[in-house]
Amino acid sequence: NSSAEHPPHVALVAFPFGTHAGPLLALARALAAAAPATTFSFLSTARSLASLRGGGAVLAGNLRFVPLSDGIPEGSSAAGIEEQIGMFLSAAPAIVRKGIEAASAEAGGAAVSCVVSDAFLWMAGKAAEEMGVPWVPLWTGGSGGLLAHLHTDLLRRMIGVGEEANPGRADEILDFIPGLSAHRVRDLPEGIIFGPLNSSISLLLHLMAQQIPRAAAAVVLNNFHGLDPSVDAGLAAALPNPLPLGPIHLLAPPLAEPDPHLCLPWLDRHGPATVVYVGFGTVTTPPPAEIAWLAEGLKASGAPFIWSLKEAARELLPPGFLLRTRERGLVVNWAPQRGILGHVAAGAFVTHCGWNSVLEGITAGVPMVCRPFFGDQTLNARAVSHVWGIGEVFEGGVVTKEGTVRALEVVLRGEEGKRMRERAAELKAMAVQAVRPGGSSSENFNKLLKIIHRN
Ligand code: U2F
Repeated sequence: NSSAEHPPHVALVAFPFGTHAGPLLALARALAAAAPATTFSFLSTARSLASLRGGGAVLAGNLRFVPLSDGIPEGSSAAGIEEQIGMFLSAAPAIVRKGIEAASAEAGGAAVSCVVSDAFLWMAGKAAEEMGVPWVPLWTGGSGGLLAHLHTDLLRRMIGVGEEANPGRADEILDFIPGLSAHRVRDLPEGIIFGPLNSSISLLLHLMAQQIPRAAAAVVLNNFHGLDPSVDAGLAAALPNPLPLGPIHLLAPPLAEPDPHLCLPWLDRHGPATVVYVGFGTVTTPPPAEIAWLAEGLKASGAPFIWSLKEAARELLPPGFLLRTRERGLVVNWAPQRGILGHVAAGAFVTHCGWNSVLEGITAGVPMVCRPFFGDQTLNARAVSHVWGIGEVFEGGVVTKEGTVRALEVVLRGEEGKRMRERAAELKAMAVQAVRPGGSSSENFNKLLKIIHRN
């Protein structure tokens, strides 16, 4: 138990790439607000902390940022994101340990009494074990993805490894894995039975899958009880103490989203459920041909749209597209996605099915048209279409002009679209209920508070 002599000090260690640090910081802010007498140190690289600050993060007095090394040796540089991730990961065990020591030094010597980390950082679990304190990983992706990684060894035994080991099995249903019985072999994240099995991320996820069941005191999921009861059961069977306490963006008071391109006032001029929002997250830009087809499809569908598209990808749009659609379309570098989806005018969400986007779509009650690319996205997309029935996946898995027109017709104007919207509204109500006092996510948050305070 914590005592006056050893006031609790929680270190939260982020995976400093992509949007991973965001949900962990939201969790840290919620914990810091709920436990004002506890010290919280949030560890991430200087670059990641700067981007969180740039995103408007204001910290409470009991929550401080502590920089982590990025693992790039003095005098050298890492150009691409993959190289940066590789360098960070190869030094990660030492980086995490040193970061925890620095957190303790910066908190006036208060020893770290609990480590919460991104689940990717299995070495934070090792460090916690050596320190004799609890380790609580947070899985930021879809729960289906976590189940798949946890069952890597079983999947390899049952299906085999490599495309040639499982010819013709891509459409087989994964009914031997509790929680994945609506999913197919082809929906699995790469690096489990196909794709690069020995990339640094694949090896990391395999080690994570071994460390979590063995060493985690609890596992925090950005999910909520009842969203998919079979996933709940699968997680309960595979994990020590699963704590779905999301949607995390509803749990923590959200940061204000800047709207430099005035997307929200623009939406005010449109009717309910008429506008398409297109966004593919922070990591992926679709292949050039698909960007061009999507543009053609949007143009042909006649629907008003907002498209979050990185500046560098604009040149891939068909000539004259921006000019010809400027009366009914906005193409912006960065959009206030939560605000857009939450606007009454939002009618369809064309998405890569990154987990934050899926949850934001669900909590806004907006049906989705899915073009997943990697990792958990294919499983998430399958859940959208086949488990929750709140959207569809582009036919053939890729964007085409006809596919875009057809899918938008179904979602925006068809009977099935209406049913999708009704089901999405039900899920939205469940999400809101879960984070209310007494709701399942809110209760799991209280359980997490007990674990980090060891009482
Ligand atoms: C990785 O996903 P991404 O970061 O690519 O995508 P999301 O999980 O959907 O998160 C994107 C977030 O950025 C926000 C948006 C989401 O909260 O609202 N955003 C925005 O506000 N405006 C924009 O113009 C564009 C984005 C990974 F690729 C996935 O497979 C994982 O599921 C995910 C979580 O681990 O991380």
